[in-house]
Amino acid sequence: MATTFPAIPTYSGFNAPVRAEVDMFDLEVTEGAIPADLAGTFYRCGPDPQFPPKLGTDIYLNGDGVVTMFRFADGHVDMKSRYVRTEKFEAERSARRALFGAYRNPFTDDPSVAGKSRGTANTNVLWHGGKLFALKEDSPPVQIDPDTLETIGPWTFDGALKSKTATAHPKIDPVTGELFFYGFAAKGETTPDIAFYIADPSGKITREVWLKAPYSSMVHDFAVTRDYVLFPIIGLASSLERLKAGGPHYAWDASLDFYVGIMPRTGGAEDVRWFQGPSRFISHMLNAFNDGTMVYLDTPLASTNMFPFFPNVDGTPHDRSKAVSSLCRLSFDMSGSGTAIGQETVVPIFCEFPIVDPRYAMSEHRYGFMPYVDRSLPPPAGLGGAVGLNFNCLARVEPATGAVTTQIIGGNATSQEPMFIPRSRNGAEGDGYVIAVINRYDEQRSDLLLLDAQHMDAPPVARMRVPIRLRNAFHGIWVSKEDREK
Ligand code: V55
Ligand code: FE
Repeated sequence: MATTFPAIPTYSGFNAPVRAEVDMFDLEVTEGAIPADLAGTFYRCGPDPQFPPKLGTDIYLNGDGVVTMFRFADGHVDMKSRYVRTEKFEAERSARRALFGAYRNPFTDDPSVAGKSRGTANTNVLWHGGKLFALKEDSPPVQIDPDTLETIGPWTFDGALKSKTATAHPKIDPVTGELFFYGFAAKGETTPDIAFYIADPSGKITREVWLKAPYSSMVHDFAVTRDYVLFPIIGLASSLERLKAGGPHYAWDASLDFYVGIMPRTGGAEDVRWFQGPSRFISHMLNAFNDGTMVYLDTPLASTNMFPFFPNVDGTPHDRSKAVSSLCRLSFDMSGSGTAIGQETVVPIFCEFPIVDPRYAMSEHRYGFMPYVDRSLPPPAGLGGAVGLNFNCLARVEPATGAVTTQIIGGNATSQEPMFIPRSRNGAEGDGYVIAVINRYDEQRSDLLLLDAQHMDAPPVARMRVPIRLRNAFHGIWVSKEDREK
């Protein structure tokens, strides 16, 4: 059987599979200069299918994970990328074809891979306890060598991870160095069970709490404050019957309420309070914090599903005109017994993939950094980013004032998720750089863009030429030279 990808948007144009592992020494700098004292590595992770989909079609979220690293030292940057050698990757490489079927649907797999991990390690990267991991929310982390990117293997915290899954959006407490994470569908696909964990700075699990969500759905991200942990439940619901019938894992059910479960950090399942309101869509959180018993969550929020590749459960078509987010502040009062969710728009821009200066995570932040879509600018003529959005701007925003400082990407180009790089360990909040991979559609290649986070509207500090196309990835991290040596 020939290896040919179907001619559908998931595998076409800028999103055509690249299927390469690259070593590139000393990227060309085409604008500005790389600061001589910038020392560390920007890791990112995204899907790039090794083989055409078994069922003839699939969604972008199911490609095999590739980790890319950009290592900065002495005013230069080197690039390296490697596939994560998951069980799925290895089995399919031996067979020279896809053996695993649809996204999170084990009922569509070849019988020869029954019982093997379906994890693709394609969503995010984590540095904790002196180890690097590639993450996918349906399986345990996969450990990677931080210099060679070779796969070491699945990591279950020395066997202490009882959940079958672990989120791709763990949080590190900048004060204690602890890792906060959870698994959803923790007892198996479509189960409503969530397992919450804290690991100490060495990576040893010190706390485990099992809770049940009001219904089984995609719990893609969560939030932590100095005193509380927040689990958002949105109407992207899963169904075992649908899976068995070979259908999609998730479908959007607008009749399901939006819930946020809030648990004291030191609490147990019996302490979770479920706040509740009408249907809302949130995916990636900017940050959360609490002022006494008032809890605040800043997040892009839309009134309906923003993932067009998951159908509406009632059969109606996806409505792109309503799937528009803005940065909102949700509030929760833990003092009484109320369960209402407060909602206020703080920065009215069509944003997603927000990031906070990691030194201010879990406390009140002044800034957020994020890509957004300015619909008054001509839309770039390429395929949208990882979730179909054409991010033609990168911004620093201030939720307290609504202030927005923008870098317009310009030309026929869009930005992927940015990352914040602190200038130093002790600098002020937001003092540092914003780094992002840029999709250049006309040239079918990428740039690496380095901006001054305090002057987002200024010409770039440095623009580095990536002579190949870097497919849309999801998330990344910055690991400074100091972090490595800790
Ligand atoms: C997302 C990405 C995923 C996934 C579920 O950004 C949600 C959303 C790359 O994989 O499996
Ligand atoms: Fe994500």
